[in-house]
Amino acid sequence: TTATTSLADYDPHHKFKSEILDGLKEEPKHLLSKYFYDKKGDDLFQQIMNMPEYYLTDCELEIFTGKKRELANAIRAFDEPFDLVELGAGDATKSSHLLEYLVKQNADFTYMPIDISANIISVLEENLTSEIPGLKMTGLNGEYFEMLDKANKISSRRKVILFLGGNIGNMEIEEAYQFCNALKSRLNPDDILLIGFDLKKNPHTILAAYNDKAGITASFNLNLLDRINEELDADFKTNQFKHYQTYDPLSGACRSYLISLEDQSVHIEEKEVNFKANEAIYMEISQKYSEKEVDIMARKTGFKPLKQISDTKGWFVDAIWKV
Ligand code: AVI
Repeated sequence: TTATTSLADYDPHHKFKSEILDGLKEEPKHLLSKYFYDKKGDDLFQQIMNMPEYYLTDCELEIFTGKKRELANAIRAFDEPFDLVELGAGDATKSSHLLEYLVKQNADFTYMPIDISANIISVLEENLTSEIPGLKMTGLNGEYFEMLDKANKISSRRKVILFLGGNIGNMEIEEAYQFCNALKSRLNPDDILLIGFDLKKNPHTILAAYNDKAGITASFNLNLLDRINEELDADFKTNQFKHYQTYDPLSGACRSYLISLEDQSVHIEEKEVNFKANEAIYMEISQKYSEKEVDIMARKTGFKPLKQISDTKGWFVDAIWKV
C-alpha cells in the first residue's frame, strides 16, 4: 500500500471540514465530540463541571485532594527520579494537588503537561511554577503521542503518565483498547500509567449527569452545530435539532444524539446534507466501566494493573497500571 497524504494532514481547518463532512455522509450520521471544545464549548464544559448533576469532576478531585499519599506511593514517587507526563493537562486543577504534595515531600520529578492548546501550556507554566515553588516543569504543546515521543527524547527518566477526567470514556471501547496499546508501545518497563475511569453505577445518576435539567449539556452538543455554521459557513438551524441522551446499563455506554425535528437540508460550504424528521446525529459516547473491566483492559493491552483508588462513593476510579 502507498501512504497518501492530503491537505487534511497539515491544515486543521481542512481536517475539521473533511471530518465533519465524512461523519455526516455516514449512516447513521456522526459528529466527533473532540470538536466540542471551541471557546464557547470550553466555557460550556466548565459550566457542566460545576453542575450539581455532573459528579465526575468532584469524585476525581476528592481522590486527588484526599488520597495524595496513596497516589504518590502507587506511582512510586519516592523510588527514583521520574517525569510526570499529563495527557491533556487543561488547567491541571486535579493534578496540581498531587504536584504540590510531591514537591513538599521532596520527590525528584519534572512535570510535563501535554496539551493541544498553546495558550493552556503557557498559562500553566506561568501559574503553576509561582503557585508551587520548587516545581520543575517542561510544557509540551501538541498531540499526545508526538509530544510523548518528544518527552522521551528530552529525558530518559522513568515516566509516570496521567490521563485523568475519564477522558478515556469518550472513546468507543475498541478505540480505548487501541489507545492503550499505542500508549504501551511508547513506554518502557517500570513506567506507570494513572488513568481515570467513570464507573457503572445507578443508571439514573449517570443519565442525570448528561441530561441536566438546565439544558447545559444540550447546549454543549448544539454548540458544535454553531461552530460548523461559523467555521464552515454552514446554515444549521440549531432550534430544529434536539438533544437526546441514553444510558445502557448493560454495556455501560452513555450516548448523546441530536435529533432532527423536521425534514431539512443543511448547506456546508458547497455541500448539501439532508436530514429526515427524527433522524439522529450520533454525537458522543461517555463509556462507563466496571472495576473488573478496567483490570481486563489493563491486562489485554499489556499493562499490569497495580491498584484502583476510588472516591468515597465508589463512583470513579483512578487506576494505576505498570508496564
Ligand atoms: C470530557 N469528558 C470526560 C466528558 C464526559 O463526561 O464524557 C465530556 C462531557 N460530555 C457531556 N458532558 C460532559
